[in-house]
Amino acid sequence: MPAQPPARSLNLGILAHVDAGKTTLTERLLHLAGVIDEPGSVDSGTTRTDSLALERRRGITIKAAVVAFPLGDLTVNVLDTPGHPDFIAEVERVLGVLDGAVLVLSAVEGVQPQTRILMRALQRLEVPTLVFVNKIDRVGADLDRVLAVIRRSLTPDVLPMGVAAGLGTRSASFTAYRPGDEAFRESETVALAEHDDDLLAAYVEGRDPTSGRLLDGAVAQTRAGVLHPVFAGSAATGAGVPELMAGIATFLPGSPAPPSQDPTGRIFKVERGAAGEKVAYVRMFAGSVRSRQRLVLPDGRTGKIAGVQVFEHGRWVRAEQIDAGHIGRLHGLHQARVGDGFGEASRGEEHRFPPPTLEAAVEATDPRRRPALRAALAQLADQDPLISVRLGEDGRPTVSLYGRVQQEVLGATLAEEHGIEVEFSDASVLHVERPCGTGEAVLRLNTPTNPYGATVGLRIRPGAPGSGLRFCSTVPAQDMPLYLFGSAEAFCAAVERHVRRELAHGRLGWEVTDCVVTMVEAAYRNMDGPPSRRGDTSTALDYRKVAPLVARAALDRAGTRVCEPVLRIALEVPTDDSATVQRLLARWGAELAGQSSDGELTRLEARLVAARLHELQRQLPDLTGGEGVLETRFDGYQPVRGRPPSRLGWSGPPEGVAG
Ligand SMILES: Nc1nc2c(ncn2[C@@H]2O[C@H](COP(=O)(O)OP(=O)(O)OP(=O)(O)O)[C@@H](O)[C@H]2O)c(=O)[nH]1
Ligand SMILES: [Mg+2]
Repeated sequence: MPAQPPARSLNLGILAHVDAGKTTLTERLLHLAGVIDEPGSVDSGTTRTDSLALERRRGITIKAAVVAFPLGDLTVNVLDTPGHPDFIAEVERVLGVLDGAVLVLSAVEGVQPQTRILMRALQRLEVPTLVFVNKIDRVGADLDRVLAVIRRSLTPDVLPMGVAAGLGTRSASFTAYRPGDEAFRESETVALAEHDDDLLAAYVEGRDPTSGRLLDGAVAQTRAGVLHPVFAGSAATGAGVPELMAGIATFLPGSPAPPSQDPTGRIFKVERGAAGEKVAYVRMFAGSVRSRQRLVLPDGRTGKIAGVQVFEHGRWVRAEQIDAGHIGRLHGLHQARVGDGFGEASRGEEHRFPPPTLEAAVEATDPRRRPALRAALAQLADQDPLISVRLGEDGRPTVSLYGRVQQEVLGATLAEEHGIEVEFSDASVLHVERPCGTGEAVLRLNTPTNPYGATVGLRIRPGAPGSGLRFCSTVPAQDMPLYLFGSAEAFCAAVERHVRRELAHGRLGWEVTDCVVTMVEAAYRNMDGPPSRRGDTSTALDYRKVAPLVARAALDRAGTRVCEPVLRIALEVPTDDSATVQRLLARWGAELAGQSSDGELTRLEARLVAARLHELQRQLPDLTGGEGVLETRFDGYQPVRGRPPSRLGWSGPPEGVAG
């Protein structure tokens, strides 16, 4: 046991489609590193990372969890993530804090829908990623086929690191190539030459690079995110896991430890401790945090750290501080929320994954529990970026959802952890509103229509699809009440916050998105020169009152169009049933985007409004004799045909969805 904890750390995400074996692999890594005596099992509910009662009962991961093991001079913090698409937002928060990743595939199922989505995200963020083809012990395992599919549909930039034998049996094994291996040198040279002109020239001229040169090249390309070494094995039997572990040490970078700077970090997970207290998981990018330190969080929230912990020798232990590059837990930050950054990381992260497309009202079975339900939902929303809660005009809470599994998990969490039995209304489709044109409005000081002591002018115009709501300002600093807010940035941030809150509900009640809001005018009243507490000086409250009124007026002038979520669907159906399925899709107005057949099976691609998904899932087994396979992904919004549904005056599920 080292007296000093290792100085460098590697924050490693384990990502995959549901059930590929992430949690089982995490146990294996912990076991191999000597952190635990026996690997736990998902099926008997004894793993370290599936620690919630619900996860253990269902055998799926719901929350990202952190464990750690030492590897040479590195501390590897492993973030085990959920694979079910209903929990994609949980993965989203984790991506921003990773130094490297292992993307797990099953040697039987191969590349699955979520695998593609995750790989795209990892590539976009340039996260160095190894691939582990798991479950080679299962009947039907076929490494060559999976490798071919990876190359075709995931990335051509792969480098197989060994061969598997005894596939489909308990004794299936994986043997890593030795550096001197001729066949390996050849394939390594070819793979590296893709992104290495020197090597390509040497290859073409028949000059053999040294093994050392090849290894350096492979490490550099992996760290640049343009090459993916592929390992294979079985998390169940442990085959191939030592080779993967060696690959993690060789190919993935530790997080660089920058010289001491102001503490900069991001909170990627919040949970409640045994006594109900908030525990925030933080990744530090620069500087360090320690007990009794005060942190400034977004939106002017602050908090004092009561204690810090790091994961060591299989459990969370008290620590002096959390240094740059490391992951740890912070106690005492009552106001912390998932996604909060501080220091240089205080600007919010952009949304990278699809938004939830459903919402449902939640009702406590016992009406006396209503206030408790509201409090519990607020608490859950703090911890869980997946849960966004809104109060309807009747005071009834509504939650946004990704799907049925998430809804069940939410219901079970409320019952088990908060003692509140709830019922959900039928989930309905979440629409959005986009501005139709440009609208401008202003409320000026000392005019009859403005009872408040502030001037704000706003212009709203349409933005690019998928751009969300962007806010900017053309107001000169001398027109801003800097004595109230300290800086132009802080003033703009405050107005932006008020505008966002107001535009969470558009003209028909749906969130306003894909627009640019520009603050075009501002003024303040400060008649006495120095700020005074008398009523003749503008206050922050004046801006809080005026900004929403102006935003509403500008939106009314711009007008809005209600849009509904659309999915890109891929269907694999027996060719005999393909015509029937196509007729159904046509009846629902789906646009067919592609069709291919390999004889028995036909693959159809189409765009379908999300409102039809449930019905398609229901009918597909009957239409295809249980053979049909459906993959979906979010594909933006499109204007609703016919009368747009409204979410105003909400007293039950929203009115019927057009489509
Ligand atoms: N035969 C075999 N089964 C495995 C292997 N790895 C995992 N499993 C089984 O596959 C199932 C899913 O494993 P998990 O480790 O929970 O998979 P996961 O990717 O963490 O699943 P989610 O977190 O729910 O997405 C369990 O029943 C495991 O026992 C393997 O290498 N071989
Ligand atoms: Mg899991």
